[in-house]
Amino acid sequence: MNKYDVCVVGLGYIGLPTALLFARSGKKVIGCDVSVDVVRNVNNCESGKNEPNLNELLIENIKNGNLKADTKPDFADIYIIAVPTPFKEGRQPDMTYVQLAFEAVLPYIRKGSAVVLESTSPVGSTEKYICEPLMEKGFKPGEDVYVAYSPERVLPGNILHELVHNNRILGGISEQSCLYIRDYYKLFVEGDVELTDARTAEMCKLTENAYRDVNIAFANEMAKMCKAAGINAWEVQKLCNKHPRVNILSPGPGVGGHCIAVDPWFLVSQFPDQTRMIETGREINDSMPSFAVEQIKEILPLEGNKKISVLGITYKPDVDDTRESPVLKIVELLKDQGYDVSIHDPLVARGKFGNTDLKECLEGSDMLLLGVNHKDFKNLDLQKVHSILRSKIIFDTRNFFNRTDAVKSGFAYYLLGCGRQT
Ligand code: SAJ
Repeated sequence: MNKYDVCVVGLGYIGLPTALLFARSGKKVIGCDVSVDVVRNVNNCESGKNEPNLNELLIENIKNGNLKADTKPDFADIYIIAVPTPFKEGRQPDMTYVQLAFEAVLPYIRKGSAVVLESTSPVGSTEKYICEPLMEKGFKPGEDVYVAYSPERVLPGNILHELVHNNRILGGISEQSCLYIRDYYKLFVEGDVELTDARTAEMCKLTENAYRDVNIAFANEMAKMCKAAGINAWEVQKLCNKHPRVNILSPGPGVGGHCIAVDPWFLVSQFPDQTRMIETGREINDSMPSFAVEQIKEILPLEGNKKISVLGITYKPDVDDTRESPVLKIVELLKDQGYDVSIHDPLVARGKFGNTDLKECLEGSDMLLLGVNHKDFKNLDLQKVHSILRSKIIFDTRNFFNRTDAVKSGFAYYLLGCGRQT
């Protein structure tokens, strides 16, 4: 009998919640991470993440001994690999973490072990990075070691709930692999576990995120057209979506995060001749920060010293994650142009990126730029904001404020993707 039931390699955004859900189901789980700090924090019951219920679950499962963190794997029945797959130069996927993770696991693999790759990966990765090393050690993957690819599909900010309730794809490299590994996921997944092969599952994960990226790019392109036409993109979105078969997503300052801004490039690099639309979508979304800055320059030309107060710098609302945030890109571009820029984000640590409190951020400023529509900003007292700002201008990249309220409070109110003051 193995010392542990489950070994999760990588205790990040996905690995830690996954380890905790196995632990909650009563399994003995070891979670590994190369970072000594992460391991120490997890063992000290500190997740360092702002995810609903995560800390409570961590405390419970460290205290009852179902989860232990370490820098090295150990003998376990099943290994789950959930390490990052960023891209490297030339937007090529960087599979180094996956390779290193499986190298660390390989000495513990025995006949009857199971291995699941969860990291977003190019098509064929499970065969290349898991099956091939297993075969080199004399195993028969799919027969004496069960192997599968099973991507997470969870939304940051709601990770635990979605890990349990979303449907899950499980792509085995053999039918036995599918059936054996499904029983493990069924310990906590209440959605359907859809069985397929590993290559199909790999393609599904990349396609899902590319689909969303292209759809957001459509909304952003629409915003550019509306701006050029002198009309309001958000009104067009609202009215078009009254059609029973139209559902246009929201334009915005661009696409951030570690998934949608990255994963489509995996497809473009692997299938350069078949991904015209996906590549163009990526480029459109990447162009949105400069589109926003061009609009800002029209509204607030840089004559003399102009200060802009940016509210919200995370990659999307109600998360503390700033990775690939398009709002930070806007900040950078504005500073390059010569604007004085201040930042306030209640979800980001004070001081990080120059994050200040609200009053300091707004004082002496010529524009409130709403970068991210955090729920917290619903409580903003616009009249108070009005009394602090030097020039009474709002530029809203998310259609967050109520136009009537803003105008009533005395602001000139501008929306991204809107060719006039609304
Ligand atoms: N965004 C818009 N307009 C919209 C919707 C989103 O501009 O109408 C922007 C957001 O502000 C953000 C970015 O897109 O900057 C991405 O946000 P998101 O909420 O669409 O997605 P993520 O990156 O937080 O999570 C995605 C999800 N994938 C899909 O919805 C297909 C999630 O289910 C995946 O698990 C996750 O990527 C992942 O880990 O791959």
